[in-house]
Amino acid sequence: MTGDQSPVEPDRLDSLAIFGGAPAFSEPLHVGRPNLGDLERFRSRVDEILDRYWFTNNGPLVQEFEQRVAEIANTEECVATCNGTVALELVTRALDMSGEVIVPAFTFVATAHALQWQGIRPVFADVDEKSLTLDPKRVEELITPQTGGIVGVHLWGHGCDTAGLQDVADRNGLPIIFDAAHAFGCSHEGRPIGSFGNAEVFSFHATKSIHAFEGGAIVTDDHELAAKLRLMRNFGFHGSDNVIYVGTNGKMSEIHAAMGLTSIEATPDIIDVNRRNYRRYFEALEHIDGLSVIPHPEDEAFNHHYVIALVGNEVGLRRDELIQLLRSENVLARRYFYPGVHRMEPYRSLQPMAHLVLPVTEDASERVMALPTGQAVSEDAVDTISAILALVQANPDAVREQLARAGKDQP
Ligand code: T4K
Repeated sequence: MTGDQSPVEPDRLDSLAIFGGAPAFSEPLHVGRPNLGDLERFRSRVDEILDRYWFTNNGPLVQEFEQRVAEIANTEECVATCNGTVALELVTRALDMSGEVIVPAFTFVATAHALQWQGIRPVFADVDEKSLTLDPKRVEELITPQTGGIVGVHLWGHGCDTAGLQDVADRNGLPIIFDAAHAFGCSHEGRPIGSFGNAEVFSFHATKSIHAFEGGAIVTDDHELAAKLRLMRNFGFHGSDNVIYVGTNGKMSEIHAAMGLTSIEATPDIIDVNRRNYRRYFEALEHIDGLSVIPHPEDEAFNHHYVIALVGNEVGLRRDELIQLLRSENVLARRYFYPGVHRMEPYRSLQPMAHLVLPVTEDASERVMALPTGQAVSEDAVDTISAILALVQANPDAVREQLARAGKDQP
């Protein structure tokens, strides 16, 4: 495990890599190193798949995976897919979203791409200053006769204002879904994430706490919608030789479901480690000027998947300087999410003025930093990263000068 790579505890500036010291970690420490469950169990599932000669097309492990996900999300239905992006494409299409759909720009680019890919124009609404999730007031201001739906995002697993957004959707007769890519195993207002809106979408990408190498799922209580989604993910086939919708190949394969089930079984261990790392970072960074960790809810189920540090504007190093410095120590912190999606193509060219209504997104995307966590990150590793951050925040001018001198690549 990466955290066992005997991290070097920096105690003086000259022990930092940019001043000529050895990097704190001998190997890169990633934000999203995949968690492994019980590998013996995984291998026995793979043997079962091979023995059965049934590799994909709604196999038994996919069906079992769907059942487990629906139980955890407390929904009537789960439709597993090959990834979260295709799940978003399928559900927005199945709900007949068209024209313009309102989304946050402070998200991973897939939220908007899933719409644009289908010729739907994502319209970017700003996020709430405190939660950094879609602000219902800003959404309402952007509704026009062209609006065809709303997509909220449970950023880093934090439930967005589902009640406020549902109210806006209801009053305007709009379908609403939630991109819950980060939120599998989380609850919101005491209710498992999964049954809000018309449907919700999970990602089971390798970097997620619970993963299926690649994978996604749409959960809903709407049986008719689920039936349509099942057809659409399989080319629109209704029985053999009978196609009744335009469809795609959005299926999950058996080997992916095998990892998904194994990963779900490991949930308690994974969450324990994530929670431990989060608390350790939280307590350490609390005492460092210009840094804080976004608090995780104590009264909700939570996967503690992302540890997000917020970098202040007034004291210490700026976010990008910290990332550059951490990289020199082999700590590959990430800017989740930067830039806002409105500043990525094709949106930057298609909607060059979008930033004018996105002040909170603009500010947040300059200040967030995801720190390494997960089973590959030990307590010692968290302590070392925290010690580096404390040291450099106490000496920002000297570090800034040295960073400039080192002429390291910008992140
Ligand atoms: N909606 C939202 C809000 C999302 O965040 C996402 C995906 C989606 C929708 C779409 O779901 P999917 O279609 O992906 O199921 C990563 C993931 O690829 C992506 O799934 C995720 N969100 C996004 C937040 O992060 P990158 O480009 O940052 O990933 P990458 O490859 O740089 O990996 C992150 C870190 O993990 C690196 O430090 C390397 C490490 N890593 C990665 C992989 C794949 C490993 O150690 N092993 C690995 O196998 O997008």
